[in-house]
Amino acid sequence: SGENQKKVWGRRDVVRTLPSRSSFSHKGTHGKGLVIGGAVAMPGSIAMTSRAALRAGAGLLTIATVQENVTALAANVVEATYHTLPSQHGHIRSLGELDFSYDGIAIGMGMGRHEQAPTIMKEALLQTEGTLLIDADGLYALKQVLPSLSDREGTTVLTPHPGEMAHLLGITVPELLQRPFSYAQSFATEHDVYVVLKGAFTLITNPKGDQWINPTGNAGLAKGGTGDVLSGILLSMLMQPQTVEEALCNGVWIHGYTADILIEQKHSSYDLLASDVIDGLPATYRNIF
Ligand code: B4P
Ligand code: MG
Repeated sequence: SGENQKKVWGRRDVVRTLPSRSSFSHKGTHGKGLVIGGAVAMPGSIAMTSRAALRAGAGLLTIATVQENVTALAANVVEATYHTLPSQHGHIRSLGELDFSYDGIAIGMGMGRHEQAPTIMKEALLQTEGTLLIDADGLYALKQVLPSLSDREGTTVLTPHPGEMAHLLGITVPELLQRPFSYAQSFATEHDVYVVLKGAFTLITNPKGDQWINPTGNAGLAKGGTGDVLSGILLSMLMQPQTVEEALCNGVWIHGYTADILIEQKHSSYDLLASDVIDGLPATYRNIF
């Protein structure tokens, strides 16, 4: 609707709103996060989400994934702690005895689109009270349990690319791309969620329907894994002292800006890898602060 604002989120907004770390902070101050996902064939996505979350500033991080992946992941994300989930045919069977007392939870990366996934998603929706970010295969599972969204108390953030957003809406990608603003807005307001619709100009929509456009990023990000890295950055941002809108806009901006700096100074849009974006975060933070 015409009353809702549409703004470009710029560097000045980031500098104005990104919280600096107090000299007296401790790891608890910066959020205790949980990443739920991964299947035997897809261990990389949660590794990237988790490394990105830690690099982006999360204080503590736990990874809940299938038992088969824990050893390999633990060697790659040494700063995290692990929770082993029961598995079946190489994917998560259930969330078992998982404790949900975290400041932020991200679910869905590399989880697979198997028949248990909607049950797992419903459990996550109903049993978690804090901030829940849903990405990737989690969005496919969500589509099958959408009514449960209205029973959530906490903040819910969805991070679809156009393929996932179109699936959630039951329309085609070309249809979505004809009216991305209004589709994202109607979904966010109807389901009371924040929607981060990814693309060359990522669009952030809050549950009231206000929208922000992100100007950073480049075609180097059009490569597998960059969405997983974004989820990690956003999980971290959501646990810092800023509004949800600021957390999402700042995280999306930082992800794209990091890729921009990398292809100017070190890489090209051909060779950039998702993990390079994680490794580029230090330079971004040094530039912003
Ligand atoms: P999946 O196979 O599900 O891809 P994924 O695992 O989710 O990849 P990843 O997590 O790394 O990337 P994501 O897109 O989440 O789906 C791929 C399929 O979805 C495609 O085959 C296509 O059908 C459809 N699809 C995806 N994107 C589409 C688009 N833009 N238009 C039409 N159909 C699309 O995250 C990628 C990240 O990189 C985001 O943060 C995004 O904003 C950023 N990014 C990508 N390209 C960019 C660009 N040119 N400029 C700036 N930022 C860009
Ligand atoms: Mg993705």
